[in-house]
Amino acid sequence: PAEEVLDPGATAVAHPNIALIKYWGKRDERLMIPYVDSLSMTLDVFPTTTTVRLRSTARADSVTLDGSPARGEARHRVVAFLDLVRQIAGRTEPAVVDTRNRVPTGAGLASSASGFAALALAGAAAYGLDLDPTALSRLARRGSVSAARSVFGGFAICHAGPGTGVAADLGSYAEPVPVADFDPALVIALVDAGPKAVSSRAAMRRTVETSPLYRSWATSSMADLSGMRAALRRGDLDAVGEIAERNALGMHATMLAARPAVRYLSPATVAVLDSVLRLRADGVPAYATMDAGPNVKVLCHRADAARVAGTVRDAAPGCAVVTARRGPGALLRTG
Ligand code: 2P0
Repeated sequence: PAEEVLDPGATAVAHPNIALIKYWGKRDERLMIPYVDSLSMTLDVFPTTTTVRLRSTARADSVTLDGSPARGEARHRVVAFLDLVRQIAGRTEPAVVDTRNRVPTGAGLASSASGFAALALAGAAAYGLDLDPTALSRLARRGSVSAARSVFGGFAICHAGPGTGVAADLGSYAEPVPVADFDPALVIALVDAGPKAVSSRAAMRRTVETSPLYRSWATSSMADLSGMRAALRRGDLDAVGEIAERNALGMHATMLAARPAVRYLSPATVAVLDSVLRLRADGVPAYATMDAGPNVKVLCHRADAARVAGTVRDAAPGCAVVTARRGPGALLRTG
């Protein structure tokens, strides 16, 4: 038999982002429409590199995650996303997907953000879709809401948008927030890189359905967002940090009030939070944010990053500490 000519496919690289104003909760789970707007910084560490090749002779998609076949929910999400890309492109060929993460998967470090941003870009290119950045962001959102933001570098806002159905789908996408003179450090304390106890998807659903605090957090988050935009424009690290920290703590408070409670914060998390308070008491501007896991990300001036990293390391002995800065948007790799 003639040897099969393998499609060269498309390779994309994307980075995770950390939300300064958090997304938590969907008003449409099928279309992946968030309840609230969110705003993030894309990082320059932990990239995901994804190659998508078409293989018309295959019977099904093949998905490899860090060298091993993807299984269960991870595989299902990728295949469902490819189905969406094929539907938009009017194509039917199965794909061979190879994804490499340089971020611990499932540890609250937004591997789904870099993962679906890279898959959206590589998948769209492989199936011949020509999407502008807004359309690409909308597509990435269907994989994971936070992925809509990782399409862009630097700071990005994801609009929850109005309405339902098609209107909601059109109105929910991310776009860059131009912030010329703000280039802080984000010191990441990896206090536990193991998989999380409750998936963020399940935790969000439980929070929206059962937490009596959810609505008030969502309302206060809108005010946080406008304060955050103004603080970013001024390049005011203290204001950015204060707003980001209270927004994140508010999100965790809504989860703690869910029934049963969702608690991602561990004793090591709290130890790091205490060390951030001590840094501030010593006159070092440093502010913490946490996502769906025990890791803590500390926003500070670049000049203070080494001191902040040392303090955080002492607070949670044994934890890995990585210092990030603002990073690039998703890019196709050529050649
Ligand atoms: C965020 N997180 O804005 C929020 C803050 C975690 C806490 O987006 O269900 O993996 O795929 O949309 O994006 C993590 O949840 O959830 C997340 P899906 P995702 O970054």
